[in-house]
Amino acid sequence: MQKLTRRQLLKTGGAAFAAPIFAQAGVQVAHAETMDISKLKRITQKMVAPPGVPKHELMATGGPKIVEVRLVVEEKLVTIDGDGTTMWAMTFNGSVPGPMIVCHQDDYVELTLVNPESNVLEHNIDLHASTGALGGAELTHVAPGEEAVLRFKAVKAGVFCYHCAPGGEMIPLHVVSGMAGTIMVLPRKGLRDANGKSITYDKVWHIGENDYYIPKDADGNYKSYEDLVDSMSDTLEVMHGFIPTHVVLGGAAFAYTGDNALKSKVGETVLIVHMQANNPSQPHLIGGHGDYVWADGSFESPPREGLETYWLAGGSAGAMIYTFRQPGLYVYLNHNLIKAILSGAAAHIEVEGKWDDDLMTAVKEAGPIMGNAQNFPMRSMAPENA
Ligand SMILES: [Cu+2]
Repeated sequence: MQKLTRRQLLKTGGAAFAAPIFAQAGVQVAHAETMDISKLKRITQKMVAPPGVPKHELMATGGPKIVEVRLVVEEKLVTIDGDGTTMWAMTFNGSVPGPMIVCHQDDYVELTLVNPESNVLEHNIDLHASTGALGGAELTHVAPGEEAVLRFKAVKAGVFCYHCAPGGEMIPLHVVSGMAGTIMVLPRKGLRDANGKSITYDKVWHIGENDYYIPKDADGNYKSYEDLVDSMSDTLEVMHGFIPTHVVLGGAAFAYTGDNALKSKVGETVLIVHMQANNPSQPHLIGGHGDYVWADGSFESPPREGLETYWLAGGSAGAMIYTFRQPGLYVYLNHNLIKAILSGAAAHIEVEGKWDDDLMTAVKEAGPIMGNAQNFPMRSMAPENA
C-alpha cells in the first residue's frame, strides 16, 4: 500500500487520495429567498457526554427555534480496552461517540465547529439530518486554529448520525477514529405509535458503536504511537483489510459495565438510541424487548412493536423504547455475539425494583436430574417405527 507521508497528510488532509466524487464539483448554485429567522427564539444547547443527552422537551412548545450547538474537535490518545491498548482518537467534544444534538422538527440548528490550534488535522461535519452541501461537510472544513458556523433546518424527524468527512481516505479514517455522533430530531408533537397514540419516555441513553482498526507489531501486539500522524498510515493499512480489531459501545470495550453500568428501575421507560457510522449492527436487549423500535431511525413512520433484535444499517442511528418490568442485570449489545463478547460491544444495565413471579419463576433450581435420565430425552427423538 502506498504510504502517506506526514507532509501529505498535513498539507492535503489526504486529498491526494480523494475519490473524485468528493472533489469540489464546481456546481453553480443560486440562492432561493429565505424566510426571516431573525425573530426566532434562540436557545443554547448544553452538550452532555454520552450516554447522557441534553435536556429537552418531548413535545415542542411554541414555534420553531434556533438551537445553538458548539462542537470542539479534540485529537487525543485514549485507552480502548482492558489490556491498555491505545488509539489516537479524533473526537467531537472529547468523547466517543460525539455528544447527542437534540432539537425538534423545523427547528434550526446553528452549529459552531471549532478546530483548536492544538490539533494537527483539518476536520468538518456531515450531519445526516441536514439537507445540502454534503450534509454541511462542504461548508465546515476547518483547519487547526479555525472555526465555522453552519445553520441548517431540521426538516426530517428521526435519529441520524453525524460524522467528520474531510475528504478521501481521511473520511473513513476520521470516522473509525471516533468522529461520529447522533442528532435526534423529535416530531413537534412528540413520538407516536401507529394509531397516533403518544409515546413518552423517562430518559434517553445515547449508545455509539465503533469499529477500530489498531495496527499490530511483528509479535502480534497492538502498537502505540507518539502522535496521531505517526499512527495514520498503519491504521489505514489495517482498514484496507476490512476486519476491525475492536468493536465497542461507548468508545472502549465494555465501557458501560461495572461502576459505569447503565441504571434504571422497574416501571421506568428508556429510549435507547444506537448509532453506528461505519458498519451494520444488531442491537438487542438481553432479558427484555423493544416495546417500540424505529430500526431505520425515522420518526416519520410508526415504530415496529415487540421486537427482539433489530437491524441497524451502517451510517445510521436507530432507536428503541423499553419499559423495564423486572429488576436485575440486563445486557444491551450488538447481537453479533463475537463482536459483543470477544470484542466489547456489550453494556450492562442494572435495574432496581420488585421481581414479578408471573413473568418468570425458577421452578426448580439447578440440581441432580430426576427420573430416568437416559431414556427421557432419547425416547422422543427415536424414529417412530425403528
Ligand atoms: Cu475529522
